[in-house]
Amino acid sequence: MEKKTVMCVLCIIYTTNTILNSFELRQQSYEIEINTKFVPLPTTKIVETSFGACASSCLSNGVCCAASYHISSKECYLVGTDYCYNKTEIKSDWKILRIKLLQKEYFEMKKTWNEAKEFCETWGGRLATVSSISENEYMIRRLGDATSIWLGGTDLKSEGTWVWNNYSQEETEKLIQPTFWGPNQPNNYYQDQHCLAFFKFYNDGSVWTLDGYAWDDEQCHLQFQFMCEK
Ligand SMILES: [Ca+2]
Repeated sequence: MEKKTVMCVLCIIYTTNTILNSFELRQQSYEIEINTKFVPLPTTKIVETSFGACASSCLSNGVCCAASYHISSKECYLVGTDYCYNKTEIKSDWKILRIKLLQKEYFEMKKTWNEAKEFCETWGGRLATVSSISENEYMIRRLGDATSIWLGGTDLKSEGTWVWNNYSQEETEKLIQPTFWGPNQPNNYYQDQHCLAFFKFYNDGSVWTLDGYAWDDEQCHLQFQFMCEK
């Protein structure tokens, strides 16, 4: 019995390490809290055998940002990206894995890429970055009817090498991966497109078009709306 308990502890440590590794690949951070539960709903309710299994379900789900697990009933609630900024409330017997996404803020005023970058820094953050398909889709859902919205990517230093600018204090530039370029982008039109934006493509019926937002390289001096994060 004692041995079984030790094995179980090792199992939890192993599971937690696996979660940590998965999470680092997504370039975000996470934390585990006891006795808290995400509100409000909606969430997806499933039954899992352990907190580790519940957390893994969240990490393998493209739009999950938090997993709440009730220790005695084994209920596992997966919270979608649209609700990940909501506050938690104290409840007993709950354990939560919270994936900490950066707060994104969409600004409707128009600025050049450099002006937008400076504005975001004054605001206490930086021009927004994207690290996953679910994050890309989450950001697109928050855009209005703007045609173009600046993001924090640029290839100003080396043509064709796209990096997130001012990524962090430890790493000022970070190679952009994955990418979500629109049709025929980046095309470096006029050999003068070195700043990254969401662009609202429209479907004109040709093969290489899509209907909706995707990434585009644009001329940095143009004035667009923009998105910051912190
Ligand atoms: Ca372009």
